[in-house]
Amino acid sequence: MTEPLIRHDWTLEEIAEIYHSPVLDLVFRAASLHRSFQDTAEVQVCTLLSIKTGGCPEDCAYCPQAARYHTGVKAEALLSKETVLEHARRARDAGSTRFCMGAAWREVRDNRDFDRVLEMVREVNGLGLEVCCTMGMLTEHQARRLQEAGLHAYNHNLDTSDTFYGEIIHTRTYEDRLRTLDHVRKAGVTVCCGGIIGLGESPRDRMAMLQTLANLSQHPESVPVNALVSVEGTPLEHRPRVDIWDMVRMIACARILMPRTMVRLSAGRMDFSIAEQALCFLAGANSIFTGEKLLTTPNPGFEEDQEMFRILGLKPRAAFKKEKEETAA
Ligand code: SAM
Ligand code: DTB
Ligand code: SF4
Repeated sequence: MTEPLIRHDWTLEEIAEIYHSPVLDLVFRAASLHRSFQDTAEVQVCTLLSIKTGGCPEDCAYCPQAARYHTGVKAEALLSKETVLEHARRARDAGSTRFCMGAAWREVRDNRDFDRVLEMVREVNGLGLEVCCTMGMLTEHQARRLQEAGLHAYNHNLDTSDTFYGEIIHTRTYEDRLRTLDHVRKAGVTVCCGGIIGLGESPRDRMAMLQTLANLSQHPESVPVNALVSVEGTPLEHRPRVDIWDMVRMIACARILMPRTMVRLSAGRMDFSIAEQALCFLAGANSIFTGEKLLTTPNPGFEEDQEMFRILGLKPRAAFKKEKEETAA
């Protein structure tokens, strides 16, 4: 009997065998699966907007928005609905099909700010964009309210393995993270969950994170793979730049373990050339964030990315597109 391609019972040993295989074999395997399940000519273009910047009470060691580090990011109040809509329209007109709003909160609270976010979600959804939010922990009730307002996805990253997590974040637990993901899933909102490489974790930690994601009862619809953007003033300011081959291995592994998922080449693109990014697309990445800023750090702008798409012959992917049923590679 042939092995099913969509599995939820990956062992760490199986993942290690994939992760450590010769890189060209690894990329070939990932690219073949990518071709079976996805349209490889297409890459989804997404835009991020920080709707509530800085002043966060959490202590995530990588994050420029944690109030306790001196990073030069100023704490700001929640943006107005009009400002957010203006950004969303601009993103849509520049070819983005997904709009992700980030808030530097530990958790969502049932207050007027949340009511305003619900209105933003309703209106951005009305523009025909896939709306995503990333605002920290959520209750199931809050996830339902977001779903009713038209939220398509909620981003909540595991960031790293459960064992390494405690080295990076002390103000909440891995279980807290998993609980929020469960609330999102139960409310019928799609799950966007991934991690960061370059925090000082071992390859084993990377594999363990992918194992946790792939062995969830349903694979996340979206898995962002971020390369650490080391920001001055954070405890990780001196971490060395992420090696492209680590990024390629991580993306290829994610693609092999979760063939139907959108794998997003997320933070860190400023350090990767077009040729390096092309390797990531070949390894199975099929989405990027575009626009001059991610949330608070620099990112290639629309025009630069348009030029990359022209050079590589890529097309932007439409909103709400379903993945292909598996076809012969
Ligand atoms: N506060 C919310 C939370 O933590 O879930 C939402 C915003 S938070 C900035 C979203 C994600 O951005 C984090 O989980 C982390 O994976 C990523 N991130 C934050 N700072 C980063 C950095 N310097 N480099 C790479 N990724 C980063
Ligand atoms: C994700 O995994 N990466 C994006 C999005 N989800 C919210 C955020 C990256 C943030 C990078 C640091 C910054 O710009 O503040
Ligand atoms: Fe706060 Fe999110 Fe940054 Fe952690 S990653 S400090 S929770 S904004």
